[in-house]
Amino acid sequence: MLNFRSTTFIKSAREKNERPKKELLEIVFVGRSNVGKSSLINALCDNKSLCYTSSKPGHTRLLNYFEIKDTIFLVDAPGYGYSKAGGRNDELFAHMMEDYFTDNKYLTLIIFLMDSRRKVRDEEIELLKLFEEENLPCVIVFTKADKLNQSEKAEAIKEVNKLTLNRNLDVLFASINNNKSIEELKNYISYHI
Ligand SMILES: Nc1nc2c(ncn2[C@@H]2O[C@H](COP(=O)(O)OP(=O)(O)OP(=O)(O)O)[C@@H](O)[C@H]2O)c(=O)[nH]1
Ligand SMILES: [Mg+2]
Repeated sequence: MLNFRSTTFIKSAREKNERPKKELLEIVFVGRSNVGKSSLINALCDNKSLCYTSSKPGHTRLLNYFEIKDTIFLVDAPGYGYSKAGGRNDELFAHMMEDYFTDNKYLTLIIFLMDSRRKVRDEEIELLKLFEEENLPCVIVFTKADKLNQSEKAEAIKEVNKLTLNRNLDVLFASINNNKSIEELKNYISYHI
């Protein structure tokens, strides 16, 4: 199992060329703004002050690199879709992510976070398509699972299967308020890198 507790913040970057110099592979956490990327990293690392979280969307604006000591980088990506009208921030995000996912030789696993209580957005469909085209390893994690009942979970899986017809992606549920789900995700990540 990866030693998530040894994680420290290394740096923020606007593009992957500004990544830390150390030759470690990386796992990225992607998803719409407010889906819970930063909170999930904190939960995995058992450190509430590692990533800044906020109930206001749009908090994370850069690629933030965290290092599991001498093992791998965890990358907290900015979320998309927080400016209601789309606009400049979404363009910036699209540009940043396109650069990030293109020819990234360090990228070993994408943790794609979705909030199943929200309608699937075009950006999410686009990203899943891109991952498929580029054959990038990806797992879907539904966040805030504490807010879902069993039938809502089943519905979420059905929806996501529609989106990923050509590719069977693994699907997990996680809640920062449920230790078991956090342990499961830690195990999953440890065995899939
Ligand atoms: N109930 C519940 N709330 C959660 C969970 N995870 C995150 N949240 C809440 O969701 C809000 C957004 O969390 P963040 O982790 O800041 O979201 P983010 O995806 O990093 O957002 P951006 O940085 O804006 O892209 C916060 O108010 C969190 O407390 C969860 O598992 N359950
Ligand atoms: Mg964030």
